[in-house]
Amino acid sequence: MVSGTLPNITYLPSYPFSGTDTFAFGVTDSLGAASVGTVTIDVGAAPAATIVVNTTAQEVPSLTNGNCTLAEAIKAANSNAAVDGCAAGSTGTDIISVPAGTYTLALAESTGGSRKYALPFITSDITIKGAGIDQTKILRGTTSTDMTIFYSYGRLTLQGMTIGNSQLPTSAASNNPAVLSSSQLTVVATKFINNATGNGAAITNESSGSTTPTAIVRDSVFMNNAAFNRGGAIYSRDANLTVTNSVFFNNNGFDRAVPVQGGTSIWTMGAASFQNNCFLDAGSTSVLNIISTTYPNQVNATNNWWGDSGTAVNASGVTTSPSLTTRPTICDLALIPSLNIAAADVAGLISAIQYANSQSSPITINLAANSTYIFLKWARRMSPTN
Ligand SMILES: [Ca+2]
Repeated sequence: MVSGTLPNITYLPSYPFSGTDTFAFGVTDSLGAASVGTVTIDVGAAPAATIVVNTTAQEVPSLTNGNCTLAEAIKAANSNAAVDGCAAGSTGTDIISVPAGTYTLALAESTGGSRKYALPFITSDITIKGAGIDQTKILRGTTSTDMTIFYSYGRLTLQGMTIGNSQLPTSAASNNPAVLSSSQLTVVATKFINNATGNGAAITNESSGSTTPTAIVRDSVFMNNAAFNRGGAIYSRDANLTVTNSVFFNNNGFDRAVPVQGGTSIWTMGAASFQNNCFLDAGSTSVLNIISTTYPNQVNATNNWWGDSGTAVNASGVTTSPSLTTRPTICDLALIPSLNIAAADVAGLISAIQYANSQSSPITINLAANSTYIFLKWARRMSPTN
């Protein structure tokens, strides 16, 4: 944009534009003779900083103790200034590097109404990069399972991490999705597991003003996420949503009702595109698209694998064909581990159950065919005596 008072003007490129830009500059002399020239400007990329988190600790409030927590890194990126042990952010896209480890967020950084937030809000352009799915784990504490982790009205990219809870909570009292975005969100190679709340337990993509938010999700995994209202994994309202090469397994909408309602995995009202995904929410409506006069037939859901349930988009006028006819490899990211128990191996069966109980995701236990398992001893006494 060009501003200022002639003959001195200032050119400011739109963020995040870089490249060649031009504007016309005209002059007219006192006799009315005019000439127009073109001004060409090369705009370089905005500088970017990398901020490295060096502790899994959460500090509420932040302590000046020489380390760099995830919260302090977000503050440094937002403010373009050093915060405790975190390097300063820049005016460009800042990268927050989060090494492998489990980052447990047990405390709310702030609250607003029924919403609780585990981290400072994202207000600038930030990429948060983990070491990979199940390597960098950002989890709520066991007594704070219903709390928003990332709330962004800047430009947020999440890449290479696991976000959720260590166990699927038995209830979710309010509306605190793991990721809440009202602007531009990109999610790459990230796993959402055991999140539970009112709408869109993993991701809620919803406008908070006049702009239309956009969420792009790819190469990601959504497992065991549950909404007591709409969209077990993703809720997208008055917003654009694109999901590709991702797998949805065992997500649940509408209070885990049977039959499941409210979009087992995704509830959307707005333009949406789903391509090359694996939906393993068998026997239910994986994607619920709301048709309104504002958003007529704006969903394209071709080339997806619908598990055992066939075409599982609940909406008229939506393009869903063709579906994939062979299971895409992305489905394997949600493989359920299975344990095979030998014939009559009671001790093996007990240890398999104990192992399954200790895991946060489902385990399949296969018993041997035509075999009898005889329990001769107590595995566990429920009475406090004898
Ligand atoms: Ca600190």
